[in-house]
Amino acid sequence: MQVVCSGWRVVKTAGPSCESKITHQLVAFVHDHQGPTRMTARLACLAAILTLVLLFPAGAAAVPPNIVLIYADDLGYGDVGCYGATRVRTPNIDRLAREGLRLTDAHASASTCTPSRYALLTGEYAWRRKGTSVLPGDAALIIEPGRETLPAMLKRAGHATGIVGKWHLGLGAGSIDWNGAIKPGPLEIGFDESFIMAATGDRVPCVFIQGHHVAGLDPRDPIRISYGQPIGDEPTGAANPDRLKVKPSHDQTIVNGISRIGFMAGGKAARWVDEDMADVYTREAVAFIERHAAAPFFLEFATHDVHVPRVPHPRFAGTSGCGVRGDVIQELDWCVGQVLDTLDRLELADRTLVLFTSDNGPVVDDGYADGAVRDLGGHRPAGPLRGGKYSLFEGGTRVPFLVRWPGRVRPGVSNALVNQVDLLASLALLCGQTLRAGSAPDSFDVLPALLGDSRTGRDHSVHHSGRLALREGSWKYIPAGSGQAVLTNTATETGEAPVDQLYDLAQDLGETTNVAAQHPERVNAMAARLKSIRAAGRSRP
Ligand SMILES: [Ca+2]
Repeated sequence: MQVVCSGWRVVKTAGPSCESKITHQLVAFVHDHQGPTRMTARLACLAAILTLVLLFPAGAAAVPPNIVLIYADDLGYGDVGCYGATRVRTPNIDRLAREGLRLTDAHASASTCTPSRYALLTGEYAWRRKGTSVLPGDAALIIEPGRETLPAMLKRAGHATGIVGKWHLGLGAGSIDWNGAIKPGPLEIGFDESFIMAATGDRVPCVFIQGHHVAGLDPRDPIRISYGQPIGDEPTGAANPDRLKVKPSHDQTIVNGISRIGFMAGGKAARWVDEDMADVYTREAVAFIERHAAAPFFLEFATHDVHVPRVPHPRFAGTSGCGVRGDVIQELDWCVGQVLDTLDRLELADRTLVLFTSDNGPVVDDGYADGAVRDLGGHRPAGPLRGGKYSLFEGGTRVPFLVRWPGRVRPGVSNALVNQVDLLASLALLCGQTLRAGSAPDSFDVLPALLGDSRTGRDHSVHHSGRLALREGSWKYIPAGSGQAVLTNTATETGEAPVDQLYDLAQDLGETTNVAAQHPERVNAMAARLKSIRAAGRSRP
């Protein structure tokens, strides 16, 4: 919003100091401009401006910025330079940290893809809803059309909304005809435009979906998908290991030399080429920004990197010196750089809030024998944290989280506790929107923490990795359970133990010393609070 009066212009900027800044400017103006007639006009102008100031919600930006959310996949706390990585080079992600705010205690809402993405878009912890764990590629949409979502809210705020990349929240209402209109999907829950993969790179169908249709599909070669019985006559990894460029444990239909989870037949012209995926998504993300450069926009750029299968473009293969996982981190960094370069080229950087984070912690061996474990070479994907993807330990959900908005977000480092489930309420406040009644039950307003105005975020946060754990201040409580302590396939420490666990992360970030026995009252209080958060059906104040 720009307020223009008699050749004098106030640009109302975001932030708590906005009102005082405008008042200061007005007082200075009145001092500088004498004369009764002009003064009358100026005072009328001043009254109008103050009315606008009072009408606009506290914390809201007068001109809501463009928002670009870069949502990496399986990127760990220690995977990028600005969080301590030394072997992998991430100059573009590090640039975001240098020019913006680096959060050190920010969390994905779960330790796996689907529940994190569900919470991000709905403002509701996924564990409150059945059917929100990791989905097969032919699952139905798990976010009901019509409910409040991050893109629906931003659309009301006037943003053009788009998603490029990984979806993994289901599509359709039951059985999907991949050869017809595939809906409901992103377009029915608030996005104006979408260019997605249905689930993950390791799951069928191995095609891109643009809007409601598979991109590049030849109708004479229809797609069929099965997560049960084999279909079609194409080779599988199980029967044809000699035909694979990456050796499997996921061993069903082979697409582009890589065997997948699930069976796929047809759609050959539409199938993706894994080596080109980062380029394709980045091209689509850049094109979305270019199309909407003149108006506010929201882009969720949900990268495939660094999920498996890790098949970088040849220009990144072998560049990191620490294996294919390092190579795809550097490919991810290139994608980020392309987005930042586009914002610079279109002179949008100062009007764009860039958020960079990951949907869960890291995993090294996740279903393909791609040499990632062998080649790590001292790189620590979770940095100082214990556990990773699939874990209740901090490595499961504590992820890189960077916020850049030049001139508005104060650069620095913050240990404020925030959860990705908070983006809906926080960005609603930023954009002057009211959430629909009863919606976003777990989304807190942490906008001051995201903008760098405050070092205080949430007072507590629920961790989700199948079971739940609770953060309260620096304390971490993991209830006793009977699950596996270590997942044999991925070598992940899950955080499961037959006894209650309590850690003081201020003293013991790596969760090495269980102090539950020394603090029985705290354990009981946190157990009761976790129970009550679960029972209440909501946690937002
Ligand atoms: Ca993930």
